[in-house]
Amino acid sequence: MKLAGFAGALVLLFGAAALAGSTVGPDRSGENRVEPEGHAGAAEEGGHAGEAAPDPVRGLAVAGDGLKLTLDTTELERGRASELRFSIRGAGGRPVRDFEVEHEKRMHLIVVRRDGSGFQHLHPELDASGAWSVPVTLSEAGSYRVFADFKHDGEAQTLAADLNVDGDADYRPLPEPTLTADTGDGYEVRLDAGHVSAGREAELRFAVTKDGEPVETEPYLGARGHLVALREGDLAYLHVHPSGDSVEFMSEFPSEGRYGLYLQFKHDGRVHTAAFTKDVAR
Ligand SMILES: [Cu+2]
Repeated sequence: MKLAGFAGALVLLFGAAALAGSTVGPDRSGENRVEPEGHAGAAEEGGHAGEAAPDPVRGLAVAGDGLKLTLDTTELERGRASELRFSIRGAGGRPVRDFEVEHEKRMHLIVVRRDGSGFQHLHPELDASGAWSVPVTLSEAGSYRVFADFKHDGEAQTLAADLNVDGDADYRPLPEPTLTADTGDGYEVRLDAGHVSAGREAELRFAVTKDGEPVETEPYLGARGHLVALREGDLAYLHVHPSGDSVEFMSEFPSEGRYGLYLQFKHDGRVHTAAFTKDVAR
């Protein structure tokens, strides 16, 4: 049987992706990487030593290419089950309604606190007026980033906005890199990536086990696994998908630095999330 390892190549789509809603605490680490694909609005900085121009970094801007992410409210109450509502507005401020399906969904919403904790991947519903909504509960105070990952007019985009939860925030640095991470619900995931350099394609392979036995992940949103990478410092967003029918990803990190990696896979009908920390060299 195959491990759920994803080896491979992640293509980062900064915006496309698909994980589905699980929440990860700040307690995992691992290492690995992802690569961005997508475009987004902000330039990356930092040097990457690659030869070819790296894919643009996504998720740093609230607007781009004539579209803007508008949150109905920029503050939620800590620990309270809430409805997060937002829209993607285009010309004249009109809500966009024609989104294309990517990884089985028209909208992938990633919510994560600024320190990389509390990762959630949600799939909002679109109403006739062009308003998206999804239930969400944020258990910790602090500043969160909300990434709307979608495809419109044939172009994948990731727009992001800030969302605040009032209260004393206990921000923590990303955990030190480790090779294995726990999903918190019985699975252990091992990351095999080796040395990863900025601007160069890297192969990230994940192997999932449960009680010491290899687990073959199930198709989830059209793939064996989904990976989101967020750069420490600015949460530049990379969404990566496996190459083929595996849990291997090819990805290219835009710059040196530390990244939080969030791997999501499906097994026994449920979605599980493992978080890693990966250092990318110059
Ligand atoms: Cu999704």
